[in-house]
Amino acid sequence: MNSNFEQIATCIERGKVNKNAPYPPDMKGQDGADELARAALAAAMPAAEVLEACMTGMRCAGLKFSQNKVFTPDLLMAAKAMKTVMAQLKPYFQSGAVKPKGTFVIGTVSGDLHDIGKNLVAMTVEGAGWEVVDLGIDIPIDKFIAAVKDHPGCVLGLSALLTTTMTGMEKIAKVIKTMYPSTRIIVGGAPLSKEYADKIGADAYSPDPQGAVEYLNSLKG
Ligand code: B1M
Repeated sequence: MNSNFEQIATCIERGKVNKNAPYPPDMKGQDGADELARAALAAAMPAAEVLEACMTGMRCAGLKFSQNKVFTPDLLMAAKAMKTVMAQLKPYFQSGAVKPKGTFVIGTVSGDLHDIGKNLVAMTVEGAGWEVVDLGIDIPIDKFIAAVKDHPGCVLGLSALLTTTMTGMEKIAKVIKTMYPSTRIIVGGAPLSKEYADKIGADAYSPDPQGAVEYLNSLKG
């Protein structure tokens, strides 16, 4: 691994967006993910390698988040740094030079307005090299069906934070599995559990973003 790679990975993991960013305090004044990725691409580092460096950083951040070594604001900053680099990599994705691992459609189910956790999952999965289609909050079943139809082969992610709205997942899982039987469904959110996921016919449950990434990547293996 070269030092460019490591520096980009470190900036993503620590949430160092750019040189002017005051966070994290111990990296104040240093180049951030933005400058380092720009310089790396200008020096002909392959876009796929820049992406790999970002994914390494996000993986470390996600892992530490699962282990309660870092917290929501840290993961949000890591995702922000990642987003800055993703904007630079977008032309390479569009040209086909970098291929996403697959498409992940995610939304918070109908009646539920909580999106902080769902956004963290979406950003971490994007950071792991997946194309993410974020439908947003309070998503009715028809929108989930339409999104699965529009993105053949996608994996569907459902988030809920209320005991009253999580029950809506059962119908979504049932309808999607009937209409598009090969679609994999992963569910998550504070009131969810593996037992509940099994009961409603979802393929997986994850308590955190990193678990969602691990499940998605396992499908590619
Ligand atoms: Co609400 N709320 N809220 N709320 N809220 C909870 C969830 C609650 C537990 C608070 C409480 O009473 N102690 C409670 C639910 C009780 C229950 O159902 N058992 C509750 C309630 C009752 C309500 C209202 C009904 C309150 C009211 O109006 N009377 C109302 C409902 C509105 C609605 O949705 N229709 C309401 C409203 C709100 C706000 C709008 C004010 C705000 C949401 C803002 C927003 O999201 N943009 C809010 C908030 C912030 C919370 C708490 C305080 C924090 C939720 C949060 O963001 N956590 C919450 C209490 C608490 O959790 N301490 C509470 C941080 C986030 C990082 O964690 O979302 O769990 P979380 O996501 C995690 C994992 O769950 C997982 O990964 C994330 C990162 O680790 N995960 C997935 C999530 N989705 C996943 C999907 C996956 C995999 C993993 O795969 C697809």
